[in-house]
Amino acid sequence: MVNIGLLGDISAGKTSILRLFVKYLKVGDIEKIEGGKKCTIVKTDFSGEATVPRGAKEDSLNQKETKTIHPNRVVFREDSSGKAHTIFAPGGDRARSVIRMGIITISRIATQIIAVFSCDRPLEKQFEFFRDVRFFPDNIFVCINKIDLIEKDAEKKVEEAKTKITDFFKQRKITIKEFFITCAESVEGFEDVQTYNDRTAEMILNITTDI
Ligand SMILES: Nc1nc2c(ncn2[C@@H]2O[C@H](COP(=O)(O)OP(=O)(O)OP(=O)(O)O)[C@@H](O)[C@H]2O)c(=O)[nH]1
Ligand SMILES: [Mg+2]
Repeated sequence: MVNIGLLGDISAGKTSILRLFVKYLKVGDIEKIEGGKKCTIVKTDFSGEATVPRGAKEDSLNQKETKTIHPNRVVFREDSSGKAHTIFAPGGDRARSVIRMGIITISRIATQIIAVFSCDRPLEKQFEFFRDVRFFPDNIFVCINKIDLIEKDAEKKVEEAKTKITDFFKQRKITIKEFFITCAESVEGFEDVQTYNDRTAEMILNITTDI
């Protein structure tokens, strides 16, 4: 049994990653990806998602429609072994105490952490989120999400981001086990959408089932 915690600054895409994973399990795409195997959803809980009023200032950056107040949760089972795993995705708006409580709880109970970063915002601001999380394992996974939003020199920019993220966690004596580059949305007009959607599902499956 693995408890995965998806942690990251507001709007990095934690809930979208979880929803995409659920979709892959529901339609059976999970068997087709690399390392894929048949899995079944046991339970999903997205009831902690709240609607953001249109034009609300805090989310004017991407006009998103919902934000996570209470952690999202998905429990699934590997059909072959019968093992069940849980993935938690608390909200990223740590200025709100109820959301902050979710972050603290999940950072304590998760056996594996995925630190989620978004390509469409400066990393420095996103590091602030992690500076605030006190309980962290020595080894974590890192997800660089929204790869579709890098307009040019994607490879170079991803490498730069990896270096900065590695340095940041190194200062905190945390090592990165693996980087995953993902796109968690079905973005129209993004040529490699299938590949990077698959990567998102592969990331979760690898982490839960390889251990
Ligand atoms: N273009 C693009 N948009 C994405 C991607 N992943 C998520 N989004 C969008 O980013 C916004 C925020 O996504 P969420 O999944 O709600 O982010 P979150 O990290 O759960 O946000 P909080 O829980 O409020 O901290 C939404 O509008 C998503 O549609 C991606 O890979 N590419
Ligand atoms: Mg969320």
